[in-house]
Amino acid sequence: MAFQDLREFIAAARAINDVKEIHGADWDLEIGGLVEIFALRDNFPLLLFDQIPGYPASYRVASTLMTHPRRSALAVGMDPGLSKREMVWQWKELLRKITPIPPRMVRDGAVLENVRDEASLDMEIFPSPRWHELDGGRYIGTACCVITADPDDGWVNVGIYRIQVHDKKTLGLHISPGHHARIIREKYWERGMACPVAVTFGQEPVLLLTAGISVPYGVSEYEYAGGLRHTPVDVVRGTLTGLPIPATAEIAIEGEVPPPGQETRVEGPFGEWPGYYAHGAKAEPVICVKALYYRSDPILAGAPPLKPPVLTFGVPIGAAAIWNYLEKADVPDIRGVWCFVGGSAPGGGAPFIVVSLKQRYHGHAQQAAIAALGCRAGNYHGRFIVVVDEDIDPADLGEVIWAVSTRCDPKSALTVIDGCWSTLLDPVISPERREASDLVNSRAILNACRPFAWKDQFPPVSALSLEQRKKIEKKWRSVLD
Ligand SMILES: Cc1cc2nc3c(=O)[nH]c(=O)nc-3n(C[C@H](O)[C@H](O)[C@H](O)COP(=O)(O)O)c2cc1C
Ligand SMILES: [Mn+2]
Repeated sequence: MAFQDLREFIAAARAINDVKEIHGADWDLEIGGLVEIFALRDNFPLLLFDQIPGYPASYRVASTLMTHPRRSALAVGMDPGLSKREMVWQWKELLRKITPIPPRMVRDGAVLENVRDEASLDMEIFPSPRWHELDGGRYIGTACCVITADPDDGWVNVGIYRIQVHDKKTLGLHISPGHHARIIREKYWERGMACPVAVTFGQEPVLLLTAGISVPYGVSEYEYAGGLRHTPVDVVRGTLTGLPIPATAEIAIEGEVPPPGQETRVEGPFGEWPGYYAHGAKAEPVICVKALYYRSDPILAGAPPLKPPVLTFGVPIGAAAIWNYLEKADVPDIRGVWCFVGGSAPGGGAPFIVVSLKQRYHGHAQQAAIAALGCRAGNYHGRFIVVVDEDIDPADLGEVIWAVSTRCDPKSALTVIDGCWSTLLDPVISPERREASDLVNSRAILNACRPFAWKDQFPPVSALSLEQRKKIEKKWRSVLD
């Protein structure tokens, strides 16, 4: 089932008629614009851009890789016919049952087909897009894997952090506070050293997924990816850094991130997942590239954050992590969890969470909300959490709005909690608070369940019952089909 590289994944998508090749789109806003237009359609395919003006034919860009639920299902061997709610349930089970498998070191790999040393390398040979109109530059790294190792114990971290092309040998690297590679690089800097780094820009999809989801500090995403794939990720050892690099990556670099006292460059602005440019442009650390490796006819993978409701991985994997945590916190009878804005990846920010449950006791709904807000996946960059009864599909916005509009009275249904974990990406942090690094916001719990104390006297729903629907569908098949 596991794909060996990005090409095998694209071939599998092609086999189900799920790839669209587009020739002639420009790197400057045309590729990004087309990606955004397609991603808002119902049934959009994987987009493979070729013949990009100014670049060698077959230097390609692939995007919307897993942005449709059908293709994130393909990546991990899930049934693509499942409902969105069922997919989140499956993700919950997948994440809960992972048995990590360490990567396998191999001597050679396709990524080494073309090797350029420091004297000959050039990061501008690839058609890196300028994705959104107000972006401050070209981003080669949006679906990239940034590989670093802890200097204390050698533990290897793989994370997705955006990467801008500054010039032929210099890249900009933006890592949010708390993310693992940021902690690791600071350990090198504290010792007066530059942080060794390897990055891939196009790799087998499960590794990308794992790099984007929050795996505990000290656990390697390589091992998680191996567990999800049921087979190890093959890696080659980087000759300069000693870091493990996916052997079948499309493009990879080795380099180092010098301490900010030595070098920074203005990075951004970049259109981010909340749908804004809240973070602006700032001086950020850089990667000084020392070696470049790439396959012949390389495919640059791109996953630009797009204004919601687009989800990078098709379904909110963050919702699956929240569901797992609710179970750990002993909140019974959860029937579904969904995130409407963000929530792509656990820990990546989830400003609108919906939990569906079967109410068993007084305060059950409130317990679920508080617990969901307590875990990392439900806490970082949050805003609203809505709890609904079991008959409401949390992934169906119309159903959720109906429940909110009819089952609760705002005064008693709303609880506000202050002083919670927000970020520079949060558009409602005022300029003054941003300046002062006062990055907290509040959370609203909205209990949209039928009032527990008299739920059995709550007026019955007037919609067609399941039994009646079945009867009518059977009798009137000829009219309905
Ligand atoms: C497509 C995509 C792009 C991302 N871009 C960034 C980014 O630019 N900076 C960042 O700090 N996190 C970014 N993230 C979130 C991190 O990759 C994610 O939180 C991951 O868990 C971090 O790994 P870590 O816990 O090992 O640091 C992105 C996630 C995805 C899915
Ligand atoms: Mn990590």
